[in-house]
Amino acid sequence: MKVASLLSLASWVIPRFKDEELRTIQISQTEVLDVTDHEKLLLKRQGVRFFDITAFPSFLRSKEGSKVVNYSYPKQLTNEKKVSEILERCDTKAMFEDLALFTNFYTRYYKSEYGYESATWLSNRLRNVTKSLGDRATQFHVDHHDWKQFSIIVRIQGSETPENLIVFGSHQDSMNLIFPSSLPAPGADDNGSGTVTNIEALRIYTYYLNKTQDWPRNTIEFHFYSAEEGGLLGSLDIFTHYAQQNQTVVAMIQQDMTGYVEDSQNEHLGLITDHTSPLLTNFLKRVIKKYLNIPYVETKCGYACSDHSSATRNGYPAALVIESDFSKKNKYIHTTMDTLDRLSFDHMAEHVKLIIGTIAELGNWRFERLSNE
Ligand SMILES: *[C@@H]1O[C@H](CO)[C@@H](O)[C@H](O)[C@H]1NC(C)=O
Ligand SMILES: *[C@@H]1O[C@H](CO)[C@@H](O)[C@H](O)[C@H]1NC(C)=O
Ligand SMILES: *[C@@H]1O[C@H](CO)[C@@H](O)[C@H](O)[C@H]1NC(C)=O
Ligand SMILES: *[C@@H]1O[C@H](CO)[C@@H](O)[C@H](O)[C@H]1NC(C)=O
Ligand SMILES: CC(=O)N[C@H]1CO[C@H](CO)[C@@H](O)[C@@H]1O
Ligand SMILES: [Zn+2]
Repeated sequence: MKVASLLSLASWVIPRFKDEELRTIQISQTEVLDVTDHEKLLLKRQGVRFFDITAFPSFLRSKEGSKVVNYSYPKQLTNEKKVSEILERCDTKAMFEDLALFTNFYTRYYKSEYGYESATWLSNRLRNVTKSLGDRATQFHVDHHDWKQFSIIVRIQGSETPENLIVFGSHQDSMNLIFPSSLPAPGADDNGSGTVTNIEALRIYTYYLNKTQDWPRNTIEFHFYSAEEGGLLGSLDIFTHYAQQNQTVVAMIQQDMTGYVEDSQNEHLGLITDHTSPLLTNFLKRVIKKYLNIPYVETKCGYACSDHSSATRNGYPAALVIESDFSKKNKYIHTTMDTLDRLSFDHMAEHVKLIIGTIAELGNWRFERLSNE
């Protein structure tokens, strides 16, 4: 089997030491492996995606995860006015500046000191962005036990049904897969672009809220996960905790790689159809058709491919829209060449429209839980 032979190669290159700490990773709905950190890296270089479930031994008893709960989403989209009012402020220059600062960190590898510094910068940036909302926007740091880079949650509390959480996620870390601890990883597209897309959506939504005081009935959260590259560690911590606390996540939408366009004659978004919620994904199709200037193609990215998987793993409906068909995505990710000049900020602005369209349609939506069909 492919993974097994990769692993025997790994232990041939760097043998396991006695007493070396092993991590438990899950690479499919049925397969769990115990590997060293070096083997983890080797699998990642080969494109194997996984959850690192070392901190969650209970996952071993239910490898498939919880069954995803379904909710109804709007069939008719009716908020054009609101969407265009919010989007008026969308500014590709602001996104460029944010990304220039964010990719300035040598790396955002979650185990490095730089990864902590980049999280601190991001936290300050988010405080500035939401300042005009005062304490109607709250920020939480989620400290993870095993590594320094914290995750960040920004919450805008719903006015009527605050228990319903609509989550927009992205991961803040980056990683150079050759030597993560020593080589630079600007991580502009992977996945700085997703972070900056969420910052910009939050910035213009804040402006709108401050101006209109049109508070959503449901709670809106923006999440900036640490340690995605380590096996979805940050998001897994957060969603597993949410599930333990019986929190209700009615929709989770992940932004991850939003800025690369291979062929400008055929610009499109990639709507991920595997390991995502079909109902939420169908709703996003309607949002794209109504509010965006480019079409989508349906595409797949495999098991545990980004942080939305941590939501689905815990029974929450989640979706992922990436920059393009999965086969046409940025070839420079995980290298020193994942840089700003290779990205399109107009393309990122299309992702911002997706977020704002979703907020406008779901912010005041009365969610109904659907029973088993
Ligand atoms: C936040 O705002 C303060 C005051 O305007 C500014 O000095 C600081 O550089 C800003 N920080 C970030 C990270 O945007
Ligand atoms: C927020 O709204 C208040 C009152 O309308 C206004 O004075 C203030 O400038 C706004 N703040 C920002 C940052 O837009
Ligand atoms: C969550 O719900 C379960 C089942 O209803 C209950 O046993 C548990 O105590 C709840 N946990 C919290 C933190 O409210
Ligand atoms: C939610 O819907 C999907 C298909 O749309 C279905 O496979 C799944 O069983 C439903 N989940 C529940 C909890 O009913
Ligand atoms: C969906 C996607 O391509 N996301 C990228 C962001 O980070 C993950 C973690 O390494 C990459 O695997 C993905 O390629
Ligand atoms: Zn990556």
